[in-house]
Amino acid sequence: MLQQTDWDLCQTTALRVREHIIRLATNGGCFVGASLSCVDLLVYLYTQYLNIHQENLADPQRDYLFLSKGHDVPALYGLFVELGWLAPERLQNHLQTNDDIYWHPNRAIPGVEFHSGSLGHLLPVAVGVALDCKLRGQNNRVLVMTGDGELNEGSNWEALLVARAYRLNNLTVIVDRNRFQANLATESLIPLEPLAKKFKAFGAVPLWVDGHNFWALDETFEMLPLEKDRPSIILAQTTRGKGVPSLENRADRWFCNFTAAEVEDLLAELHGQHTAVLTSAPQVVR
Ligand SMILES: Cc1ncc(C[n+]2csc(CCOP(=O)(O)OP(=O)(O)O)c2C)c(N)n1
Repeated sequence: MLQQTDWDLCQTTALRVREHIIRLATNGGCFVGASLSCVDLLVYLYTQYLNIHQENLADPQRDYLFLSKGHDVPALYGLFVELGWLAPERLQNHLQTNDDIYWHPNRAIPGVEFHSGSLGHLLPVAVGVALDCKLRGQNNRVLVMTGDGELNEGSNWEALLVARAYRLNNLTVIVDRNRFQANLATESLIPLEPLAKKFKAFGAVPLWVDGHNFWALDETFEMLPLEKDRPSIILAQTTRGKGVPSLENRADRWFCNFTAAEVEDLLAELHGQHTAVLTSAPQVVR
């Protein structure tokens, strides 16, 4: 059960991860809006829930978390820095040719479970890993985080059919339901609702949670698996750009390449000092 000291740790870690994301969004930029939306989920999972530590990364019986929405890697690498898994100076190598720190996860970085970036691939991978764990009689947990727009990929739904057929109750899918995909509102492109019903129809057990509330996340994840013999789906209600009001719920601030002055301004806004004034043109990426 989450204690106040755990909540404090989550809160300070999340703030620092958000700082890393904003700092990475210059000199070529990164997927800022999307990364900010899943910070609290990742921080809670890695600091409070998952049995994944630097010391047990080679142990097949540890837990697994597959980041299928690979463009959120600034959040993952920022968190790895805070966990002490990645040297902070390596973030300065972002997009340089001398390192593997890049727009998408690379398994060369300890802690990254699998390469991602091409959407719709890591739920199928996670299903395979969860099946393998089950066949070996292991009790570890396999989690995968997808975007909501990413659910347009049919591979996710095929994988769910397999997960149900093999009764993979050790598998949990977390959907970062920030209601945007790239530079559009998700429901305006290919509507997903009623999303929970769709997951139910595929034999999985969905549950909605506030993806920014550590208390609610703890209550929810402690309930897993939600049902015997079925995969669990955590539908995390999140906010694109969370933590920086001038970036929140902005379709056009998904991928950002800020000037150095804007970065400083946004960091001040993150700390509640004022509202940043953004002069760089919004980036529209399809
Ligand atoms: C197979 C594939 N098709 C298209 C893309 C381009 N792409 C990258 S992210 C993205 C939108 C993803 O939306 P969502 O899953 O909702 O994530 P978020 O809005 O949080 O960024 C798209 C279309 C891709 N990376 N892979």
